[in-house]
Amino acid sequence: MSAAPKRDAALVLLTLNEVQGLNTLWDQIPVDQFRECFAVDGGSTDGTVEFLTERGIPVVTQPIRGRGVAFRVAAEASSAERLIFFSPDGNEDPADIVRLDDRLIDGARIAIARRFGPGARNEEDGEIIKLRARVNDTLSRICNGLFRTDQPRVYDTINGFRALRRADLLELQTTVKRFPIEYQITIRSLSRGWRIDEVPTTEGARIGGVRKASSWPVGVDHLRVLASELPNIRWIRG
Ligand SMILES: Nc1nc2c(ncn2[C@@H]2O[C@H](COP(=O)(O)OP(=O)(O)OP(=O)(O)O)[C@@H](O)[C@H]2O)c(=O)[nH]1
Ligand SMILES: [Mg+2]
Repeated sequence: MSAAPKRDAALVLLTLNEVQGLNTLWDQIPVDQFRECFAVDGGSTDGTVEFLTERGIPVVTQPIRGRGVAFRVAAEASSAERLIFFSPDGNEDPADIVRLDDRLIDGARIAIARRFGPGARNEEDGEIIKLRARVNDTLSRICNGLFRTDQPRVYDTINGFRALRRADLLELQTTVKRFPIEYQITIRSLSRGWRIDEVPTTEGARIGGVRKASSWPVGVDHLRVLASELPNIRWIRG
């Protein structure tokens, strides 16, 4: 029996000290289904690079730290048509990786794993105080209100678990260096009228290591991105 053809896509692992997550999730990550799989690493010192290298996964080390930089480094390093970004810290379900790629194959320009809306769960569901979820939801509502053209509502405009074509990522000419890269990508895609598909997901808990996205500075960074993208508002653009 011949093996199934590989997807003409690159699975990109985004890592900064995530060896514990990698250890737990490794067998569930569908590396073999993709023509390319590589990691973009922000400078890990916990054995992440060694873990990946031992398993034959090329690791591209970023010249400058930051998730935004990592997205652009991935686009430059790859030759695949489509890029699926996966962060192996426990928040993201590896089973969604092929679902996201399937949405691109179906014609979506961007595919996002959404933690909000029907059939989805985020880390704070079941908790009494849902501060993070509220902030995320508010950022998404503002984003839809200001930049959406005639697309359906996007529930999770900031989630990093997403896929898009490499050429589209390059075309968007993103500039954000740190976390709100995803927000900038969504804003610029919405304002271009691109089809954005969302796949409902269940957000897991971080497996080990520490959070790199401290809530307040990252929240402020999102507002900065929002402000800098205001010229893309539909009634200003005309
Ligand atoms: N390549 C790269 N990856 C990064 C960088 N900063 C963070 N990451 C990865 O991006 C993912 C998301 O960062 P997190 O710290 O988990 O942010 P978060 O999901 O808001 O926080 P938790 O809820 O604690 O998981 C993780 O897999 C990080 O390792 C970076 O500068 N470069
Ligand atoms: Mg995380």
